[in-house]
Amino acid sequence: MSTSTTDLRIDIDRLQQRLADLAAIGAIEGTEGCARLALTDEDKAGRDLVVTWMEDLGLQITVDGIGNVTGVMAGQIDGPPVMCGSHIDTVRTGGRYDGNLGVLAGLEVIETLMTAGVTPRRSVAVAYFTDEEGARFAPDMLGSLVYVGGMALEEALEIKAIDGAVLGEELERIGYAGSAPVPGLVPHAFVELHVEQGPVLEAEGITVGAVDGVQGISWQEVTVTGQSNHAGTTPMHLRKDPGFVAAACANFVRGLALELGHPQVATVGRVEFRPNLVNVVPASATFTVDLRNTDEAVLQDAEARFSSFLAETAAAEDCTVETKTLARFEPVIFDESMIELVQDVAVELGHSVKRMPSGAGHDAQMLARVCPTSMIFTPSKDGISHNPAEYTSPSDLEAGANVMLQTMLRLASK
Ligand code: HGY
Ligand code: MN
Ligand code: MN
Repeated sequence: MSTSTTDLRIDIDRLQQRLADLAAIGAIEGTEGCARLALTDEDKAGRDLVVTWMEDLGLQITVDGIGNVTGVMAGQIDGPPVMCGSHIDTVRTGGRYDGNLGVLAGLEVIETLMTAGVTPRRSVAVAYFTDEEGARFAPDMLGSLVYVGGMALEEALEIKAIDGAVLGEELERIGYAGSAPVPGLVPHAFVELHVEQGPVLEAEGITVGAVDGVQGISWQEVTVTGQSNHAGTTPMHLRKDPGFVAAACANFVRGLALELGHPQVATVGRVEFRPNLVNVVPASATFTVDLRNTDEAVLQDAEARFSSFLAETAAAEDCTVETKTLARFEPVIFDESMIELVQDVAVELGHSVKRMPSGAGHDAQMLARVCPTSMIFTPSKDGISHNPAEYTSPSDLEAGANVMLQTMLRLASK
């Protein structure tokens, strides 16, 4: 490789400007964050903006049946591209970096190559995948799961949102029900740049994370049904209170995670009582349980112990239970050569680097099913994410994007 390409660096001001322009869509007032739940009007507006940037760069753009969007810069030879990317949908309390950084840094890598007149041997692609968050339509990483053939398109299009919308109808409504087939083209390799969303890199004063895998994810939705009753007249021993069962479960999974120890985590993120009124013992309670661990056996043990507790507690309260699996992905280990490439590039660029697993789910864990994959992490201030206060410094963003640039260049030159 000519010395010029190893000296290539991204333009951090241009990257920061795109991050700001995209964050302005669905902006959360008074914060740096944004809310663009999958397939909402805000998501559509964000999608349209990124497509415009892809068009401005003259990329070959495809939209597939689940709404994944890929832009390709042609290389010197035919064949599958070296792909980077992530997602631009957000949670309701989203930061401006989660997912967006991986996509916009991919555009920045391509624009840097074009500006330097560099045409890599292999094509280079940047993609954004539909509904990575899974917050509106479960499971998470849905678009990339369909892209790699992990779920049939027909099944995905029928998924109902927490607000009752149907995924396929929303995709049509926002104009992103594309014609490109799924499973999609298998990339030569896949690299995802993402903010860590946790406290590790900052706490250890390290600039780059070379991600070696993603922990297992178990999402379930639990509906407990009891008997609505008067809050004032119903003696405690006559109650069938699903609200109590839900609260007991939230307490149980917290205790379970503490007992199992790091990296086990447990979250009850969504709770809905019906009729949700101050003076009515609830008729029913629906809540979600998110369990994660890097060890599949421990994750299964956590699931089993929660399931037993739920059954016992509901029975004791004379309530019935329905559970629905929203997402279940085993832990993923990335390709060793890709992890080492990220480490080597980070060191050559003079950055401190640490091998580490990802606590969060990412599209890369799906692409790892079909091609050599790894991820590059940049530090998150105070470890905060899924919060509008999410922040990563310009120097850390620049370091991460340059590691991605040089990693992509090496992959595309072989
Ligand atoms: O839930 C996750 O880990 C990711 O943010 N979808
Ligand atoms: Mn993300
Ligand atoms: Mn996220």
